[in-house]
Amino acid sequence: MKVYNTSQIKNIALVGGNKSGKTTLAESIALNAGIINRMGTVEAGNTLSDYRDIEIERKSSAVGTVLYAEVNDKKINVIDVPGFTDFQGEIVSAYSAVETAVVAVNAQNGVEVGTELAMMYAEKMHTPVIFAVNQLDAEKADFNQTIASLKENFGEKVTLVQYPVNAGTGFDSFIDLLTQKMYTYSAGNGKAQISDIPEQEKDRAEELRSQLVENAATGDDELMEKFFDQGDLSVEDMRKGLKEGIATRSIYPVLCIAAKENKGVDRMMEFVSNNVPSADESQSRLEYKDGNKVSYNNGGDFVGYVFKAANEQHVGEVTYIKILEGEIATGADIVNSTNSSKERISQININAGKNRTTVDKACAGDIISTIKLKDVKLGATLTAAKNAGVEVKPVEYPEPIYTTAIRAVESSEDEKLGAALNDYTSHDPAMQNYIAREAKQTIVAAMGEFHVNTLKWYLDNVYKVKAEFYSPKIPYRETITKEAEAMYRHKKQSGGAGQFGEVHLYIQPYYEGMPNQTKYPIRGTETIELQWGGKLIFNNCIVGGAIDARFMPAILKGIMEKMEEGPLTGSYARDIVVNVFDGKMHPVDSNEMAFKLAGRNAFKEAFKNAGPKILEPVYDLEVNVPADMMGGVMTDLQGRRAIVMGMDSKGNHQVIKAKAPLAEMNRYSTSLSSLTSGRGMFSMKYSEYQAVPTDVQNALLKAYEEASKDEE
Ligand SMILES: Nc1nc2c(ncn2[C@@H]2O[C@H](COP(=O)(O)OP(=O)(O)OP(=O)(O)O)[C@@H](O)[C@H]2O)c(=O)[nH]1
Ligand SMILES: [Mg+2]
Repeated sequence: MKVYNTSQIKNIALVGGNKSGKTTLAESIALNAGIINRMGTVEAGNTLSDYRDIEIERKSSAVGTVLYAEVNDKKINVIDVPGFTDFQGEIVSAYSAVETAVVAVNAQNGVEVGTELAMMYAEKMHTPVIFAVNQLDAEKADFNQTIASLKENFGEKVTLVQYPVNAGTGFDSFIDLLTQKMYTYSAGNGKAQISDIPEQEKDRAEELRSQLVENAATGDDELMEKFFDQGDLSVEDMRKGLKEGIATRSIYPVLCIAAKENKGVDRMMEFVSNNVPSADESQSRLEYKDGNKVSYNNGGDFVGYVFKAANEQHVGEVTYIKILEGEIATGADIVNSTNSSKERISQININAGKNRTTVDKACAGDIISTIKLKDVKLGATLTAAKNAGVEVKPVEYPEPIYTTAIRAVESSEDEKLGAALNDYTSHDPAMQNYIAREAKQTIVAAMGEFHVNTLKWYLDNVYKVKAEFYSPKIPYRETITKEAEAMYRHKKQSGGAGQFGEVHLYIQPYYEGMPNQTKYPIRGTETIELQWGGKLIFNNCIVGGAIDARFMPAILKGIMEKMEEGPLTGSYARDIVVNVFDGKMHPVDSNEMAFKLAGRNAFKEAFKNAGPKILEPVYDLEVNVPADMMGGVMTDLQGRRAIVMGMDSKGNHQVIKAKAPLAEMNRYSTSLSSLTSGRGMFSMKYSEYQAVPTDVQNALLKAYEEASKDEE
């Protein structure tokens, strides 16, 4: 393959609703570009992108796949992204490597959850958008309805560049408003017959063309002036405005395709090659940590960003790189700026799904892959020695919304499972695994049940380790709501040396900025930032030597033991001020052990009288549902003790903002999906700890009592 320079390289991601036809579209792109000579199908499991066993088994994409096509002397890199919402991390990964999103929309369904997700991330990551309305050949295809739903959701930026003449069974033609021609496809060969717009379409074409002209003019003051002057734009100006409008996200052009029948795809790729920005023409989505912009300048020293890493069957670790600066040539010695290790590029590959071709050199803006790097992870920045230390700012991946605990079925395989989880999650930026210290559980945090099932499939089939999933423990906390005093005398006189220690203390609920108590004079303060969140303030208020200063650390130690295993349910306690104001010593029998026990028990006693409360983690929730499905979703949220904070309408969807306790959110993604037939989506983020309601507290106390009994 020839070496393409930066301005000849365009990068697109195929995104959009689940099963809208992205993989099929990638297949027809590859066919038209001569990369394959027969189109595979998702059903037969022989497509270029869905080549992994799990994708063949499920007939659906699970991982982003990189392909390319050479069109009009340009190289167009394509990433086929899975549409299922659980894989939304793949959208982010793809958008960090491409300049344009081609959002496939199923003409039978209009806007779907996957369409919205693709658009949401496009907005977040400033990614230009082209809509490809697909499946126009399907019996139930409804182009007008689809455009109406696109406009309702994404506004007047939605701009027709084409419209079908005969959508539905038998679809073969559309009018292109830019070229002012009709494109007609005969079955199979993917090539259009181009003819003049027929008489009966002229009025509609003219009306839609003037909308296109107007939208093309809006992004550019000079064009706008011309448009006001003349009421029209030349074809050249229109192209210029359109190109600018795409790059600045002020126009979302709509194209027409039937990917499965390879209709419209050649024209779509021609449109892409002419009108989407190359990396150096685009507002960069990536930034360096030092605030410098990525230049995509081919002249400088090499910098590359690892947007994807995969462990491929029969190949091993494959590293996918977007070139940000300079060129890279085979044999280059480079530095992994993220961990300072040295690496060598032994091979530069261009991917067409699992098929690879090697090239000697690649330029800024291009997407390549390589193998056999020693220690390079997803998100790493690779550089020429001169640029060592330059690092790309981390890309923000979605917060996991589904957690589960996991363990090996055979405990002898614990270590193997740990290694498998570390390896798997290092390739999947939207999945994390960690050990929840207090619950002593290994936790997998992911985007949903399907996502976790994918992990399970890999554990069974690739890593060959049997694992089971179970409920994660909720990290409750304990605190107090009012002040209380208590004393405890620890006295023991059995046999030899006795033990004696007496502690009086006064405890208060702690809050940020609270004034010191004035009941007892404070002679010393220790502020402890608790590892599990919150604070313990320990005040020494002893006067007249009632307790020797040397016993104070032992008293604190005793209190900390109870802070670590709260008096109510054994959960961590937080946000308490303890004032030790009196006590007694014995000239012979007092020692540290005695004061530790006295401190601990006095604290426990005071805690029980201080209006103790169990706290639970509460999350900020954002649920996005079709307006007509609000009722069921709201009822369900109420059942989960959620408090609705606000509602917004967005197109024909409603966005509910709420606060909900984590304890009630187990498997929420699954419920929401069934309540909305897969059309709802949500995100959640830790917000704060809040006291549980009385009935929940009572149930937790009872459960703890029973569990403790079992242990006795
Ligand atoms: N009638 C018709 N069916 C299509 C067209 N494109 C795709 N399909 C069918 O739609 C189904 C889904 O196609 P895929 O290409 O797997 O869709 P996808 O968007 O990649 O799906 P995910 O990766 O699971 O999100 C398959 O059964 C395809 O045969 C089309 O243009 N017309
Ligand atoms: Mg797919």
